[in-house]
Amino acid sequence: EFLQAEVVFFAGREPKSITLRQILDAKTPEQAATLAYRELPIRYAQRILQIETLPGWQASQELVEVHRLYSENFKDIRLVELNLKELEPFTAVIGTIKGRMKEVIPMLANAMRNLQQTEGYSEAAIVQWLDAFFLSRIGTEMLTSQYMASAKPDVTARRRRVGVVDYACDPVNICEQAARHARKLCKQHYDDSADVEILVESSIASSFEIESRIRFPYVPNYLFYIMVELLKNSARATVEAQQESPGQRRSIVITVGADPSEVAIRVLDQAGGIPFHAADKVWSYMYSTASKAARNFDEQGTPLAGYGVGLPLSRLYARYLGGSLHLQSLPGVGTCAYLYLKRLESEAREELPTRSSVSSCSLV
Ligand code: W6P
Repeated sequence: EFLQAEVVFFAGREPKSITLRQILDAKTPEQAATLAYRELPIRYAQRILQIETLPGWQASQELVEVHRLYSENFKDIRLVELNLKELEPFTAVIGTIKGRMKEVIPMLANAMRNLQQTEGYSEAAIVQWLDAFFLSRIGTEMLTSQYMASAKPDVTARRRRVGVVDYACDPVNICEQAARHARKLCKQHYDDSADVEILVESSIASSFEIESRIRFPYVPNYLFYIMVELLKNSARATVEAQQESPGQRRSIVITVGADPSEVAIRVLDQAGGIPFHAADKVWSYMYSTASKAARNFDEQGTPLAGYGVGLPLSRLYARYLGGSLHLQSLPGVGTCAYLYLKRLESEAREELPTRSSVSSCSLV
């Protein structure tokens, strides 16, 4: 069929990894549309074929549905004419696509949990498959969001914003907001006695900081999401440790550091560390340490307790623009999370799924 041939053709092309500088430079609707029109068909086509690499995918209702949604996206973007003088039809298509993609992440995480049980796929292969899929999903979401922001500028938005990017993002401020949010979630989930102290400190006195605050171009939503996710885990473990040994102070300490090329954030807790046997499960989409009934969902749809998709997704947000996220556990003492982000927009380049992580993935 025509569509399948087009999909195979586009999937065979290389997506271009874009830098934060290019995202910031594509300010006009014409530039953002050109970027999205070039990249989206390639990326959607590769995801369609990525689903087809999974033996047994047609037996999964959710995989069939996600395959259908991506095929619709592909068809819509290929059928719309890119007329830079008349962008309404393009805007309508991007709007439709954005609406369609809302449920993709939970659908896929569920589908893969089921496939692991029925088809016996290995855990590592599933993590690799979902990491590749979701990394691409973050990139296409960035492209569509930036286009919408340029086509329909939000008059109320602050001037330092270009779409979802804030070119003077203040990481210390975001950490403080995330800390307040995490404490609120913690009190809601347990009760008022579950009070965790979260301190935020930073190295702003360095000589190369012209202003008194660290600022860098970044997507504040990503940073907030990552920080809330890390803090939810640290806070939960801290509350449980405090219940076991009342009277002992176990503050969570966030430290923000920066040099001209990187921003680094450390989240230190004193909750006893991650047991060795659970170390890999932290990054798995398959596990939740809490029972289903005990999971309490916050507004972002992520459970306070249990791992679910929050931590692996946080690591992808960090990696997406060239950063990283690592955890180190000191058994019996506590856990340190290290988040590194690129500070220069020319170095903050999209990480895209590699072909080997998608196609040669032996699943069993
Ligand atoms: C813990 C378990 C965990 C997971 C992720 C981040 C921090 C922490 N702390 O005890």
